[in-house]
Amino acid sequence: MGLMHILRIYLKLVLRLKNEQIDIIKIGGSIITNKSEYRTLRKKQLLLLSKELAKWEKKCIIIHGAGSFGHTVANQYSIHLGFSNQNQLKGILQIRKDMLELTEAVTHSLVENGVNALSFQTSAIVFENEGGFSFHFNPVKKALSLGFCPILSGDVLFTEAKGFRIFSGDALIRLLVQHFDVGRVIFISDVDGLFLQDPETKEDKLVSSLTTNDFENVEIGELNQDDSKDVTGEMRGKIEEIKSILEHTSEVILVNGFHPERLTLVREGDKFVGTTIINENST
Ligand code: IP8
Repeated sequence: MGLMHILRIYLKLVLRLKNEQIDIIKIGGSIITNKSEYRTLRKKQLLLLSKELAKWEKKCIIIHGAGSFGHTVANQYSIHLGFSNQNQLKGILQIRKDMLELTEAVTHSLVENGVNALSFQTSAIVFENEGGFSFHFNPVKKALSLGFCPILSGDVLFTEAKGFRIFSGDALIRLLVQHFDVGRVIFISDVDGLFLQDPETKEDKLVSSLTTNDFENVEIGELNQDDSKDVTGEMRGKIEEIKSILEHTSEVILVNGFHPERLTLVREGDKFVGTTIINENST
């Protein structure tokens, strides 16, 4: 067998493996909910996104943010600080009820538009031990292989040390990329992408593409105007999460969900307004 032939077989194999990689799509809470009004769904935005996601050809897992269905009550009861009093249980019950409602709205909208969306409750399959996480992703993996599109979200997670904590959708993605073969992680939020300060003009500019190396070294100019209502610090926290996600994926994409047509361009592999961070070390 000639060298060229072996090379061709190898390339085919790599391509096949690449094709089997899944996408993880995070729909930010800022897109599908009005973050400043408790339990307010942005129905129209959810519908537009569902129509886009129905055309997604690659297998994917969709993670939705909590927005005003999770963060408002989490703040009120200081759920992110862990267990301190029995009254917090009321808060957790309320968050569960509200998040079930949001997950149902997301799943229903996707199903109505033709996605085989099937929801899983994060805190039922992930637990935080003293030394890390224990989890049971087999049901999600099986569902994915059968043709379902698993839907998960951030959640109130039970933990060994503090009783409970808020586990963001981004933290969940960080865990998922270590246990699924993920090609791209796409963050759909209410900002255009990553803004960096131009050293000359001192103005923040949208960066359309950068490598993980650039990403490690840049000074973050501006990502989001207001993340004060978000107990997981949606945008500020995201930078650290993205760095760690990129250790296991080839690309992270940031795109504004208020422009669903940009998502079409992402899906079709065309140039879009947004940011792509490429892992130059991935094959
Ligand atoms: O919106 C937070 O998830 P995120 C989850 O992805 C809760 O940060 C329940 C507040």
